[in-house]
Amino acid sequence: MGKNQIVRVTAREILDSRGTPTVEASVLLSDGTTGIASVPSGASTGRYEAHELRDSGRQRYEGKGVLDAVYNVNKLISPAISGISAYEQEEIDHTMLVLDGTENKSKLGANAMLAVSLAAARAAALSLGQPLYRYVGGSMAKRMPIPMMNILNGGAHAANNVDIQEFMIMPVGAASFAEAMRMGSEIYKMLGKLLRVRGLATTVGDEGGYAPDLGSDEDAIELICEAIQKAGYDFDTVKIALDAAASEWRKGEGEGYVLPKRGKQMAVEELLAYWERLVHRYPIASIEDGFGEEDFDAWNALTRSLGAKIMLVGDDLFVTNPTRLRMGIGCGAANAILIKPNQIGTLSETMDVIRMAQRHHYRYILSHRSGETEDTTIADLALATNAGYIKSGAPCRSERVAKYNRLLKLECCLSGFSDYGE
Ligand code: 2PG
Ligand code: MG
Repeated sequence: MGKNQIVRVTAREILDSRGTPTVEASVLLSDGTTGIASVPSGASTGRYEAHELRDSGRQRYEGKGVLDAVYNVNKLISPAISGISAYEQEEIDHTMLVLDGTENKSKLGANAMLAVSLAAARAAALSLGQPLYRYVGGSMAKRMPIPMMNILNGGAHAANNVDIQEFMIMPVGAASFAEAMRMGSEIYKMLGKLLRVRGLATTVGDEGGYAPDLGSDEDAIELICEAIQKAGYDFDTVKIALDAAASEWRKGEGEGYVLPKRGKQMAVEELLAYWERLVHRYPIASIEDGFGEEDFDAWNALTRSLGAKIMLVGDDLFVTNPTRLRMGIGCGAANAILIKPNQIGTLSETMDVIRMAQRHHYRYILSHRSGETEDTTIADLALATNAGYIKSGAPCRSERVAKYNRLLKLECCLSGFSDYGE
């Protein structure tokens, strides 16, 4: 047996940041190296995401256990990929795809497949003594991403009255990733002070951002603008990004949108005018999922109106899926794509969709999920693909900060100020 062949794969059930089970896998190679990876889980999931396998028939964990997925790794995937070289990522992923044989990975589970796919890449990198970003991206991987930090949470990620899911800050004018993180942390803390002074809640939502009840969603933007300025920054240096997650708002074909928390109805034209007004009034540089995953016409109108000015990011719209991205490219929907490896289920397919985005001049953002683990793979992938952007929640809560801390370390390594440690 060659040095780099897969000997076996094992998986186990662990907990994510919401206390919900998820899958962790270990890939053992013939040289004794073990690569380990775990997968995240969304709350506002897109309809076209690959299937996350859960033990719905069982009582434990309210039917959210992942013992079936773990079984699939140990009993089905492990024998199928044993003997393949860990350096043959496409062969590993392709073998799992064939073994699964379904359109949306519902037999093995995308959670089972992604844990193995990423653990195999980690094992390969480790056995070569390379950091993961270098193994995936080669020597041209060197662009530090701009962090998109979600400092105020709403929608499905918080029990407050705010309908927009995420209010992020982007320190676009920072001279380095470390400076961007410092700005983000200072602004986050200033926002906390402003909320306290007003007697508003400073408890946090699923992604570490504050989650107060507010008079309106626009109040959240006003507060963040104030926090940016009071922290000593201007709007050329720090921009705002929103994730509406509007697929959660859509009522049905042709019926427009209903904002679930405030119960407000909005026709497509009204919602378009709302986004235009916000972009006109505030330093907004990016809007994600401003319309729902089925609404390609509305997306096209939004892109024609604002696409030259800001990023319009498809998350539920594209679900990291080349077929969905192709549809968007074909009809002029959005100009950027959110990249979440667990929406598609293998590393190879994730890289395919990134290459498609590059070819068509769509920007791409590596992203966490609202249910996370301490796994930092997306940080390495952001650097590996020179993505330019990463979204990993607030500069608060370890499962969020783990990705940012990984990039802080990689920035030091890239600039020669520290040695690579793992
Ligand atoms: C999103 C994500 C991550 P979730 O909508 O972009 O912020 O949320 O993981 O709940 O889909
Ligand atoms: Mg989103």
